[in-house]
Amino acid sequence: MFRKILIANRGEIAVRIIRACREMGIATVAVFSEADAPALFVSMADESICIGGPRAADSYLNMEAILSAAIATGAEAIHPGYGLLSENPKFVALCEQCGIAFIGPTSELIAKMGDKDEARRTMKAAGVPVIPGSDVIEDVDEAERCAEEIGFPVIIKARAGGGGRGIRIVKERAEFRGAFLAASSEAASAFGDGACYLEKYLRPVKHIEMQVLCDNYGGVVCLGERECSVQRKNQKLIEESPSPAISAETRAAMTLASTRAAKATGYRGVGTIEYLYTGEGDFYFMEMNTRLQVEHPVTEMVTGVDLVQWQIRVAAGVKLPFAQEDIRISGAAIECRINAEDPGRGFAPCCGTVELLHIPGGPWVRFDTAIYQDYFIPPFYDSMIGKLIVHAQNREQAIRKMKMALSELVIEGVTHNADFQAQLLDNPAFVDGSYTTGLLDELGK
Ligand code: MV4
Repeated sequence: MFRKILIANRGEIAVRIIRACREMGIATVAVFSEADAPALFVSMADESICIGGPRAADSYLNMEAILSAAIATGAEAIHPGYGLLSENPKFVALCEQCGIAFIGPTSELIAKMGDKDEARRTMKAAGVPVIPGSDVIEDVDEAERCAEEIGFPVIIKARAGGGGRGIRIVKERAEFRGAFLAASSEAASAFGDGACYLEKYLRPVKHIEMQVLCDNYGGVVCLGERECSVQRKNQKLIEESPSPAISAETRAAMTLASTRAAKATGYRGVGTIEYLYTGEGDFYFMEMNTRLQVEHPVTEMVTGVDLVQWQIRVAAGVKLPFAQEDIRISGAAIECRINAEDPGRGFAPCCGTVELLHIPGGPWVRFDTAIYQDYFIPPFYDSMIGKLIVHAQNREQAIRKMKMALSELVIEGVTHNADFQAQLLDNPAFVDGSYTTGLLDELGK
């Protein structure tokens, strides 16, 4: 087992990883930017090294500085958290070259799933349902013919895109050529790769993702699904497990498909397979995320599995001591992301000082955060300041518990979205589980 791990991230996920390491008796190294000197994760780590200026590009994305810190402190492994370098194959390769374990999949796997066209083809070969569409098409005339065959509306996706970047929806043929050429050139400038493919545009859809955990010996377990359809501009707001919309049969089919996907890719570590769900048991592969997700606590609450600790154990070569038949999804969990933003001003990000903080508690109420009383929330990073997660026997009680916890949360001095979240929980489409990814659009938010 590793003796010392460097956390190449910041904020709440750095705190989360440090806690997991502490429980395992593993020493921790935090790397931080000048703006994060006062941050909680810096004081919680056993050692900490300032690696650069406030901008992520000068610090948290500075691969050489991070690896130098790992070498200088004798860290045997690096945990990337999510975002930042967590799905950067070059960084993983650099770790491997320096003899430092990367807590995650291999650089080949990350690259393979990062190529959305190759990911689609891999899943199709593994028998996972994929959205009707095409492989990469370079020629606009051929693309137009293919779009006709698929049938409008179609969606154009960049091979190197993902998470909402590099996509264009085309409702009718007249718009297609311009949209295809624009999508290709945008992808070329944004990702250095202009290759695009087409899919039938499915609507309305739910975003349902399956959590998998795999060891180095072929062990694969699926830890259930998370419904993440409440999103604003491709940023998730509320996540829950189990999904209120799928039957036990559909859950079994998605579990089988996800297990097949993990085995077909030779996956290692934690991974999330994202699906679009169109109802009546129909689900289609969308993307595979090769990192720990922001919303992982939802799965931890319904399965009792500590995903961060198992990431570390698997990276250290431990064999999973449990199999699929040992996994039980019990009760219901909901996560509300708490963002320093103003719903009354177009969700504009707000920084500021936490003048008064009261964190809700009680049975099965969890608040993953890195803020503390008198902390100044810097303007340089993501606006998420915490995740409120609850667990209860069933969904109705989980909704009630979440509303109680949201009303108990106090963060004075910083404008945040807790009240907006409580309103969403009261929305009839959320309450009856019929909500889709269009919910916020329908609310004009
Ligand atoms: C789609 C789709 C409908 N049909 N693909 C958005 C981000 C990226 N993950 C892909 N996305 C979508 N792809 C087809 N063929 C609808 C979306 C989509 C979406 C998907 C999941 C969660 C939120 C979303 C918000 C808008 C669009």
